[in-house]
Amino acid sequence: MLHDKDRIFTNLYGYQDFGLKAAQKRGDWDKTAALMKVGQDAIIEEVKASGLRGRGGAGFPTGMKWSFMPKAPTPERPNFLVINADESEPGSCKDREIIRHDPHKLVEGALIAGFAMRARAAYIYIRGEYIFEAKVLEKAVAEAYAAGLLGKNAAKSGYDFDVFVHRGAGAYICGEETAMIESLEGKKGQPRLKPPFPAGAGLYGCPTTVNNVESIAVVPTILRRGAAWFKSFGRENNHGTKLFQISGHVEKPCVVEESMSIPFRELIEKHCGGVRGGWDNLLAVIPGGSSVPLVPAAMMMDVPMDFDGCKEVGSGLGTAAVIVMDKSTDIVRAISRLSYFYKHESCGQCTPCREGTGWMWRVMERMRTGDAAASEIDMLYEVTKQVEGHTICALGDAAAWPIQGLIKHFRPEMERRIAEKHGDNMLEAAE
Ligand code: L3W
Ligand code: SF4
Repeated sequence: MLHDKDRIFTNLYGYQDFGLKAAQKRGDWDKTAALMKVGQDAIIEEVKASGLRGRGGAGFPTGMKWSFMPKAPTPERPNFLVINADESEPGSCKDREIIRHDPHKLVEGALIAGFAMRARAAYIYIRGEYIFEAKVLEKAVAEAYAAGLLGKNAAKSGYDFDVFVHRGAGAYICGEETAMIESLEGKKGQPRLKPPFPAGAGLYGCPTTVNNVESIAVVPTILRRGAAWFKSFGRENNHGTKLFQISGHVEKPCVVEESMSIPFRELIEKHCGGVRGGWDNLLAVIPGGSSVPLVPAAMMMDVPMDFDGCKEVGSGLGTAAVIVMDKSTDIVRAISRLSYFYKHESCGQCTPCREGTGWMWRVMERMRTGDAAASEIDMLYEVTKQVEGHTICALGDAAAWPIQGLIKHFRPEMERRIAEKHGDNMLEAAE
């Protein structure tokens, strides 16, 4: 259980001012130069020791990612840090809370992380719809420059470092790290093939690390309180505190910082006042944002909310955007709506995704209305398997997984609709 004293984001709900003075009172920018004085490699080792894993969905070890960056960049080929604030995953809204209420955690984190990976500058790519948040962030960055915390000899550390805020234009795909880099370069936001990974060839062809907002914003506190403190939360391989975003059919939806690995039921009871209509009314949960498969209620109750716990029930922690659905949910319609989202957001670059997302959505719509043939359930599953793993970026997988989860756990509901519309003989014909 996480106590108030262990919360990193002490202004998550905006009870206090987001500005520099108030942030400094909360402990941000306190002796930043001293934190940096230990040296780049020591910072990377401390972040590795903390067990921090990327908070943007993939869970890649943050310190290890930083260690891929060249140790001797040149002026012709500098290192860059790109911070992914293109938060667009349906259900995800944690980075928004950090930026609008606690932006200096991110800006200070950018300096320290940028220094550790020997980056010349950080680009914070913020989603176009976050208009207010972009203004708050720009103000925080301007305040930091005015106070000498960024720019030449940033925070009196002897290190020169710039931070730029770049606004996106509303494309979900620009949250994919290489599409983000393309977009920053002024091109159409379309993912690149990996490898090369950004650490080898990223922004302007230079070594680049792309990190999520939360991953960077927790770094100053990890250094101040120590790796062991951060590691003491959660369990093996799943450490730290984490922002959970709980939406849907709970009494009180919220964004809350909790210990990694908190059991699902405890998370919902403690912070959301339980499921609407009681636990017996729970139908299913998407534990990590729309890109991961849903999990039926009975399997979800005791799941430790972490990378391994969600994986063990066939899903993923993703961004920890927990979408709770009670028995009033039309589950086929809900997944069909997500299919539409992926069809709409596909960049169209590779055939399985461009054609497959549209095909899957159209069939899902017929599943919703019961107009599909029963034999199409297996065909739909086969098509998801043709899309999964056969595309340039993870959007193809993300479009396939929710449908696979639906078929796996709610096939009888899909069959019921078809039988209702066509009569039972449709099902018999399929058998
Ligand atoms: C160097 C290697 N670097 C991996 C780096 C790589 C990247 C990170 C993770 O997708 C997921 C996606 C969404 N040498 C490396 C290496 N890296 N091997 O590590 O890479 P990867 O490919 O596992 O994931 P990704 O492409 O970053 C992220 C899922 O997250 N997601 C939601 C995303 C939405 C948001 C949002 O709205 N904010 O984050 C939810 O599940 O589907 O699977 O940096 O370069 N050998
Ligand atoms: Fe574009 Fe989809 Fe291919 Fe990703 S998988 S590159 S979004 S077409």
